Amino acid sequence: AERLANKIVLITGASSGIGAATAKEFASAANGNIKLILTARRQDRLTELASELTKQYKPIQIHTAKLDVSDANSIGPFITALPKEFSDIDVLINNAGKALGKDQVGNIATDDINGMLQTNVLGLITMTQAVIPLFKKKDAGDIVNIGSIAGREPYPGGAIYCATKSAVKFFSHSLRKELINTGIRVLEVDPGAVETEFSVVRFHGDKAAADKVYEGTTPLTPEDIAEVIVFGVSRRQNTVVAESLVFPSHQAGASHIYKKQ
Ligand code: NDP
Ligand code: 8X3
Repeated sequence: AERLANKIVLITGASSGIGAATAKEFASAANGNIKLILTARRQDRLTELASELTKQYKPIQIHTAKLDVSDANSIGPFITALPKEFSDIDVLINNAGKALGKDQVGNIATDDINGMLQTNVLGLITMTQAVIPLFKKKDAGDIVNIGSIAGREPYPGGAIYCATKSAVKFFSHSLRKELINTGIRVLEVDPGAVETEFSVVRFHGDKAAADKVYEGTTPLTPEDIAEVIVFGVSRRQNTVVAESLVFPSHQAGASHIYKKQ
């Protein structure tokens, strides 16, 4: 809790799943001695989460903001316009991301391709670029990028999503090397199957198709990943939990493996 005390943590995609769970985990681990900037497109969800955490974790301070990371031009101005008491960010959690569809190359909707690339890759890169100058100025700060098993092991129907997550991996690696002479840490957390709104979003709202993904398995909960994220950030400054691959116990590779019978 001491290592997290008075930190300012910015989370993208905090309205659901891993992002929302990470907000709660930081609040709890710091006993409320923390400031959170919670962003996503669904402001109502953020307001609800903020009021829940504010009640439960005094003296926590929370700033919520509607931010669409796929709108790259809005990111720089958002960082610059943060209220003064939230402007000196210490930890950036690049969590906003999605898979859209499971169509194979040749049949992938252009909107799905753009949605994944703009959110998972361009959004993450632009957010990082906007925050890096602050971190360099104080020679400190943590960047936590949420990758995926899909960035390590591609699967049919995942060409774009897997490409975006491997882009997150190599971007994170390059950045860690660029920052080797600084006090800035780059952490990458790669989850396996976590039951969140991820599959509902992937199947464009088809709840039955989403439920089928986890049928007969015990997936991770978003809290499981939140614990790993907060663990990494709360290590001693000289410790970098550079990459964490986290599976539920039934999984040991990409969750979608196609086999010809
Ligand atoms: P959820 O769908 O539950 O949450 C995704 C979050 O991202 C939501 O808060 C959503 O908020 C936000 N988001 C989506 N698009 C945008 C956007 N354009 N701008 C800002 N925020 C956006 O899924 P998860 O919690 O599972 O996903 C979080 C991360 O974890 C993603 O990067 C995902 O790829 C990764 N991941 C998930 C796995 C899983 O099995 N669930 C496994 C491996 C990685 P809103 O809609 O309000 O904008
Ligand atoms: C989500 C994991 O395997 O469904 O990143 O693509 S998978």
